[in-house]
Amino acid sequence: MHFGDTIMQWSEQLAQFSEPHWAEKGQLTVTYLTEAHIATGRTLGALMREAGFDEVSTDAVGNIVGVYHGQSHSAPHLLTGSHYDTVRNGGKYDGRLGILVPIAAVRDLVQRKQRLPFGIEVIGFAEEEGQRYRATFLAASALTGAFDPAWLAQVDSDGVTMQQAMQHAGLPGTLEAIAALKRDPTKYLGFVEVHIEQGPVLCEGALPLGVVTSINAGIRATCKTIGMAAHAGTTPMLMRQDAMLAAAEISLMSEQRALADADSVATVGQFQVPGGSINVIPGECSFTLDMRAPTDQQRDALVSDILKQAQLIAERRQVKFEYTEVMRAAAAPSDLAWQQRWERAVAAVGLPVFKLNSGAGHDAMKLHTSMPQAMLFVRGGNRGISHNPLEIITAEDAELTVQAFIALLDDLVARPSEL
Ligand code: HGY
Ligand code: MN
Ligand code: MN
Repeated sequence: MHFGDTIMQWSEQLAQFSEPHWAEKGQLTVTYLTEAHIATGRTLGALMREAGFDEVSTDAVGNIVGVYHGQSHSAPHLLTGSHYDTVRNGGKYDGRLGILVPIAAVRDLVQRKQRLPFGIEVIGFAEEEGQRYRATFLAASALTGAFDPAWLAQVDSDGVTMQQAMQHAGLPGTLEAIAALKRDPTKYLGFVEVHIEQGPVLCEGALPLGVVTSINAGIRATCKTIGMAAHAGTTPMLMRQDAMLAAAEISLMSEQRALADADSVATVGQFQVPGGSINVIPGECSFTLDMRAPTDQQRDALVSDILKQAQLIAERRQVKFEYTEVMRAAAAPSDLAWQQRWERAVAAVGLPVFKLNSGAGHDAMKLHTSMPQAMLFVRGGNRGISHNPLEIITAEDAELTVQAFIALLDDLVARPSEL
């Protein structure tokens, strides 16, 4: 089980880097272009070099790019990879597993001195979680030509712009350099991504692997309610414009609205009363909304209903409600041919073929806009919990995952007419 142990050991190696405030609590937080992020990227590059990639580089947005050429340098590439940034106090496998698995597969090809009729291009995407900046999927967006120029001017909680963060990390930080990262889809067979499921389905089904049929659509927004700060002791309950209670009612309403659909979700992940005091009625409250559904239509109906209800709540409470959309991702159905390649690969390693959709967003939904894509999910332990330090996989499942990735490569080689 040398692949599995290697993946677990490499995961630990990457997890040694965390931002100081979190590291001192034994927690893993690696957000875009912090020192811990830069160290993680460097380590990924070193793993690629040690594995025997022909070319390893860091691109203009901080992606770590490894290329293992095919029998001819002009052969098309199979693009694969995932992200190496994390959420705050996140898990060790979200994203990273999808970079390490193809690295292990390429190392196996190198050791067997095997060249394929196509190249393998592995990307460690530098930013997918949208933590330090609101520019979610910025790294994959650079590859599809969807990098928003306005993102460079975004500031983090310390007032550092993304461009300053890029230049501090030794990146050019220019739109020209970023625009040059756009991939020509005609030079690629497609994009495949391996990722932990981040949910309970495979764990409860006692299934090590699952083939993704579609990635759910999502919209994220930052919200603010603006009422009137006032004295907590002298202001009668019926004369208040309490921004926090309005935000709380909107939050609970969004939960109820999502529950009305069997498979929609709505989450308030951040909620704060800036400059609040124990004896002051909150004059302002800022919070976030993350709303998702299996189709764009269902997502849009969810968002539209929540916004309508939020306005009514705000009016009744004589509070202003502000809403700024910060991320919109369309549902990304898997390309059938690539989905079937994953199905054959899972069967080739002797496992039942199980298909499921992805409630989580992934880099693949960005690459979806420029080339065919499909994903393979890996079972998570602890009922698949993720975005939580309890996120866990087993070496046995990691072994099966690398074997399935290699089986996918073999499947491609066995069907030259499809290349
Ligand atoms: O939020 C997500 O779906 C992903 O983990 N970034
Ligand atoms: Mn994540
Ligand atoms: Mn992820």
